[in-house]
Amino acid sequence: MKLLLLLVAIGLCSAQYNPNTRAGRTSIVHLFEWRWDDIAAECERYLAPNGFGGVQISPPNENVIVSNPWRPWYERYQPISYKLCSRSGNEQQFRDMVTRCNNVGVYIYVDAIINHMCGSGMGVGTHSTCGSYFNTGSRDFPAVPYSSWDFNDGKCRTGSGEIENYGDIYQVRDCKLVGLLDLALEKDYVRGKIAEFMNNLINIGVAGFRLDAAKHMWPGDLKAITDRLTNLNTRWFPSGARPFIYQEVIDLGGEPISSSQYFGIGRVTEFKYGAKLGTVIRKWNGEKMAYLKNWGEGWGFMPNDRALVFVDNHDNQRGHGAGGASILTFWDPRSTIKLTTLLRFPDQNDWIGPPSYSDGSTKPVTINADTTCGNDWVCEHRWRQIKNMAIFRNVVDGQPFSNWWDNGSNQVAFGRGNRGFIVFNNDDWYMDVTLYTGLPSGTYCDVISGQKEGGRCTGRQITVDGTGKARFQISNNDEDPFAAIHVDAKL
Ligand code: AAO
Repeated sequence: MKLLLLLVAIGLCSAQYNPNTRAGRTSIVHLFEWRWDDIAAECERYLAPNGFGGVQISPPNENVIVSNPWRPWYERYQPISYKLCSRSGNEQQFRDMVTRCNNVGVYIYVDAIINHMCGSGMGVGTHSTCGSYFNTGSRDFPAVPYSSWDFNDGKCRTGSGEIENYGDIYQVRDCKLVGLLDLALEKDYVRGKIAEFMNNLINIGVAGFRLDAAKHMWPGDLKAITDRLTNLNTRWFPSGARPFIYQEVIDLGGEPISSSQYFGIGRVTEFKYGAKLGTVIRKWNGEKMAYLKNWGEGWGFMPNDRALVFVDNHDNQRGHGAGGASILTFWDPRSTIKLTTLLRFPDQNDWIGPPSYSDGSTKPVTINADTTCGNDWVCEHRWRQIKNMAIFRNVVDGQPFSNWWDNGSNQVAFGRGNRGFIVFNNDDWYMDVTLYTGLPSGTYCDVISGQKEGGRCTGRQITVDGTGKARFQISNNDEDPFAAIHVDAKL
């Protein structure tokens, strides 16, 4: 499983807004449900050599075991304690992964579930990934420990105790999200337990956190918690470096809670990015690629230095969360634009967990001779086009948007300074244009149809002449109707 989070890497980053990735590494990949041992190996054998900056991992702490349906992926969003054991591995394996990934400059970002514990209907017992006892009826989680006064039951004012209306900010923050026991984050004790959990991870060497369900926590409470976090481990990070914070706030407009209310704490996930991009690529609502000329803040998105952008995520890829039908995923026919990111199991069910054995344990990720993944894992980050565009981002990092061209319809092109140029044909007809690329003259290898291997190009070659112009011929019937060249792919 994986998702590629493309950080908008612009200008000055500071404090918890800085992803802490190594210079020239600009993407984070979500290895959803992967085992720690497999992530460690992937950092060493693939992610570091190909310039990936980091990995968002599945929640590492103990969760409830849900057996109906059989071990769904979402059980990991139902914590039982802050002990580091899950289907991905135990604490020793977690530490080993962080060390090995950090040693090759690929950093680890933890999906932190701090808004709640497990669902209120999970009962009593030890059916949890470390075997810790819990009792949801009495709100007892002795392995933390939390007890009834650490939850928001008294504070929520809906009849059901659930969030019933996203238009009421008190419900959204003080009531239960889909039945999940809502922690009382205004309590100093609860803040302390969460900070202790996160500081343990920082001490082990993680570089930052996705804050799950941030919309459901008061910004003031989150600020109080993040202010208690220690600086990153100086074995790998500069002294004084702060953990990177990105908050999951679904803001597609129309609700009183907005992303901007969270800017003081860290970055925020920009859900409009994938929703709008999907609408444009699918040509819905009269959208066309020519309109992408002012893509970004010009489209009403949040400021670059506060956004974390992605095309799809583990929720909206499978119909959870928000974004709707426009979201592009790896299921989409042909490549439209393979900026798609997350992947899913070979099944359309919205709950199905990772490839696993009959005892419920997760199958390892194996690597096939053609470099794809086996054992039913889908590895989008290993697709040539995705990997090569992650490299493209690194090569053009810091360069200005330049040399835009469009045909008024769905054929567009643009560059990044004089280091890279990309051309798309999402119209239903052939494209044959000569464009100013801004690149030095020479022969380049298109990194979409192929790549440079040992001085040769396995795909189409594109010649930039002495005036910086190049001819692009792209069929609307091509497997990938676009082309990308950059200075590191010059032959
Ligand atoms: C599971 C079962 C439940 C059961 C529960 C407890 O499915 O039936 O009650 O266990 O036993 C994941 C799964 C859940 C799962 C949960 C726990 O997705 O199905 O529940 O684990 O196992 C809201 C939140 C957002 C959340 C999203 C799923 O705001 O934070 O719901 N995402 C995160 C994680 C996610 C995880 C959790 C949180 C919980 O990424 O994986 O849940 O840890 C509106 C609101 C959004 C809201 C959506 C969905 O969206 O704006 O804030 O997201 O509704 O309810 C248009 C609008 C858009 C709107 C959308 C949908 O697009 O523009 O704003 O329509 O109405």
